[in-house]
Amino acid sequence: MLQGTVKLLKQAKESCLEDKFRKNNLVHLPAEGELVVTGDLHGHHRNFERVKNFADLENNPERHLVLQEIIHGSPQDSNCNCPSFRVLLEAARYKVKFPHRVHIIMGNHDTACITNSDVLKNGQEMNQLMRDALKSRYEDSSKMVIDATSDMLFSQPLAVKCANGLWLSHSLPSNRFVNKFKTDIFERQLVKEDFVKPGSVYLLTWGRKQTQQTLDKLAEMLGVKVFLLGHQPSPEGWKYLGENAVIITSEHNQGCIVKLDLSEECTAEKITKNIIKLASLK
Ligand SMILES: [Mn+2]
Repeated sequence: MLQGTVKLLKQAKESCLEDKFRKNNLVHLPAEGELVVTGDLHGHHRNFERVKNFADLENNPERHLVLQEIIHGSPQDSNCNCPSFRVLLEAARYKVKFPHRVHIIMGNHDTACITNSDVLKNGQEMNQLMRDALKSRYEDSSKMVIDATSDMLFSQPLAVKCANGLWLSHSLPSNRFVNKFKTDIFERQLVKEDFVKPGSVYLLTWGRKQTQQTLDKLAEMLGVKVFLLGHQPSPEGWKYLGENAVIITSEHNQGCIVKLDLSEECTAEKITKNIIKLASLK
């Protein structure tokens, strides 16, 4: 079991790095094919199963799937720990099976795992709770699994830029930090400092509170028209962040995904018209 898990995580890391649509730390999708996007999954196993069934990549060779923030938040196990790594392992398996069509982008929970720092969710510190779940499952060898998990997460791309004007990332820098945000993170080798405040990977994945002015500035900086993001809570499953930005989440019973035609120009309105409730899927 241990060797299989470590091997899978290493293969997933290689698949992340070898994604043929990836250039440095960005995935560039062309103006053809289809795109299915999830918001944060936070260990929601049933919703991940629905996403996989719906995406059906086996039978849809032109379709891409973007996943984000898979860890932290499953129902607690019998020791009150967080077994969300199981969903990550399933996503890793899917990534290895479709290395060029499953794209897992960096979330702030991933950065917390990579830097072994705190991330609070509903008043609980999730980084430690997932490490504790790994310890109870893998006992003395858990460090190997934790290290392989961190390595795999570190290898993820930061965002997806589509030829139709759409940008996908977990979040965006906040109003306060937008002037400190450096876009060279998309083009160079990343180092651990990038993942710690005020490093730009940190700002990209942890940022909250973006005014329309900030969104417009970032759209210009990144050369895109519209943002589709996760990260911010959305009890209804989705919400407008601004006139050119939509947030979705896939972590609860109101959770959603979005399916888009990559050959059509993308707008925020088009995104909201293509929202699919996960509860409606098998
Ligand atoms: Mn997040």
